[in-house]
Amino acid sequence: MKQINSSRDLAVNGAEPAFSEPLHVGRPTVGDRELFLHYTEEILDRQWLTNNGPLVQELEQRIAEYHNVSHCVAMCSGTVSLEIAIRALQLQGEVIIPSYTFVATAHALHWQAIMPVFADIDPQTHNLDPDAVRRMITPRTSGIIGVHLWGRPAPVEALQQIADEHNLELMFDAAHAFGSTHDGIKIGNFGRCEVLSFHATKFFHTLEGGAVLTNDDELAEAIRLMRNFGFCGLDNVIHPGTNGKMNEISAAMGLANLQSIENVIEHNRRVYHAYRNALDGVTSVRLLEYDENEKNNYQYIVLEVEDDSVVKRDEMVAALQAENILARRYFWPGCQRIKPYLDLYPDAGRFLVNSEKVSNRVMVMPTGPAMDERKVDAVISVIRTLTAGR
Ligand code: T4K
Repeated sequence: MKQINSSRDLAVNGAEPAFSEPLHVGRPTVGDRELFLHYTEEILDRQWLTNNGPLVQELEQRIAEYHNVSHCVAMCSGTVSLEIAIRALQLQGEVIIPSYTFVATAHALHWQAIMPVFADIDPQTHNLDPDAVRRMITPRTSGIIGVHLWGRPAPVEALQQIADEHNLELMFDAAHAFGSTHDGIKIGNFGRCEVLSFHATKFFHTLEGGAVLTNDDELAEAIRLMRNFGFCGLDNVIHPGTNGKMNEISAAMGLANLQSIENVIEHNRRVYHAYRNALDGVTSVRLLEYDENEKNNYQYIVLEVEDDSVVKRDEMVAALQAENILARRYFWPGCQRIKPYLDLYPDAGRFLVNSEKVSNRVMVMPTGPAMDERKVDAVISVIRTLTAGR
């Protein structure tokens, strides 16, 4: 780690980068490695590799307990979990979602010939703006998918009220929100169901994976059927379905990660506070804050580069990357500006003013096991130097 004192020390000017090894946004955490290897030996000895194996069942039970929810149905990815939940809720026609989200939220609908209709976000929270949702309702609307972006809950009560008034289904993409609470209630307990992602880049992961959480017994049953081709017993297919199953090695990784989850969250919290402290007095960027009265996983450190900053967002990301600080422009340019949605809604930007502004400002910073207070200070000193020298 190099001391950065002036802009002449920065790699953009031809010097050595500040960090010899890259700092990533999504560096995976491996919880209890011994436990993972132990489970792996067990799996190989048992010769039961997938199809609702014992470790998948144990993981489902433990994740359901962790979220105080009746059912957790584990799957092979968050995206497939979204697709199956959408199908189980019989969504059709149009479904309202934010455009400021990872593209999987939109694709899970489009893949099933349902039109994702984009509603604008609140620029402070980055979550759906309920008034904007109301404006996008048409006779073809069948549901709303709220996204708990960055793990911070969407306005669940306001969205539920809109859904009730218009007889719409409500579900949540909770890919970022493992373990988060709203008013002390764990994610998983809002809407008809909520979908988690356990991708390797998430602070809790199963290599690849995801799950649907719900308190609705019938819905859980339908989702379980659809996850396994609609099989009910050996030769009895009673429903159309797909292959959404989680395998045993993924479940082993999940169980090993659950073992140390509180330590991981505590580490993330320390890194978040280190960023917050280091940014004291820095006016060119704004840190998106977590509500400390709730449970958070602190997985994403989200900065917004202010419009009046002398160094603009893209320039700042490029300069940081040259220092081996691999900050990312999540979720740029927003779903409305990528195919196929760009062709479907060429004018969507006019209605998505806040989404466009936010996606042009956000820069997500490195977190995860490789980060510590010293590195955070060094990262922010690069931002200070960049902006002070201009
Ligand atoms: N809904 C939302 C709101 C989501 O954010 C996501 C997924 C989903 C739904 C769908 O869930 P899944 O079907 O994915 O379970 C990542 C992930 O692929 C994706 O899961 C995630 N959201 C999205 C926000 O981020 P990228 O494009 O950032 O991945 P990549 O390969 O650029 O990796 C990010 C950083 O992590 C890099 O600096 C490299 C590092 N990395 C990555 C991997 C995979 C490692 O160091 N080791 C690794 O094994 O998409």
